[in-house]
Amino acid sequence: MKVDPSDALIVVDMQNDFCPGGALPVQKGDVIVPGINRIHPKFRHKVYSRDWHPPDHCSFSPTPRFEDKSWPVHCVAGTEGAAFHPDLDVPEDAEIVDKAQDPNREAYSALDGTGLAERLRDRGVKRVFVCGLAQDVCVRCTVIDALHGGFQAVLLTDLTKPVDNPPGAGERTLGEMREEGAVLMSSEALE
Ligand code: VGL
Ligand code: ZN
Repeated sequence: MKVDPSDALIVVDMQNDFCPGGALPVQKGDVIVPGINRIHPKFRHKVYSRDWHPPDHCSFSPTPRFEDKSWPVHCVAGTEGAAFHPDLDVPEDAEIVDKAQDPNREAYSALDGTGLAERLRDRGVKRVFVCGLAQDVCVRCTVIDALHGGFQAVLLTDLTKPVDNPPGAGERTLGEMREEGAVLMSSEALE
């Protein structure tokens, strides 16, 4: 598939806390970093989102259960855990989008409460290519939100990994995204 000037790349939450050793690690979450670095030069518009919580965010629990969307403390704004993975290239012309900053409200999608959809539309973006972490949480919501916002959405299946708690959640969300109208493809097929 050929990348067009009206396409945008959205790299979701490639942060230390979602990688092995972090507070809410995604298995092998870090292995997708080189692939993301390899493809971003193909895109004119690039967005890198960060989960960017206050210390008292409503999703934090001392006894997190994951499947009910309660989580360990993670991605507290300004901390090392919230920093991008050290090997991730963040190009100078990329837009960094911080999300889920309201202590009383969860926001998984990079388009939720950030104004990103409007800015992409203003820049003439028609289609978004989404990758990053986690496939079954913030990537899923970003893809579905983009579709509902009138964008075409492509999930780069080799450049995302699921939390997968409970097991099977990752696989299930692939089907959901496809049903919503997303195209699923490998970054290796990008021209
Ligand atoms: C995420 C769980 C909690 C994500 C964010 O980025 O996928 N997952 N907050
Ligand atoms: Zn979060």
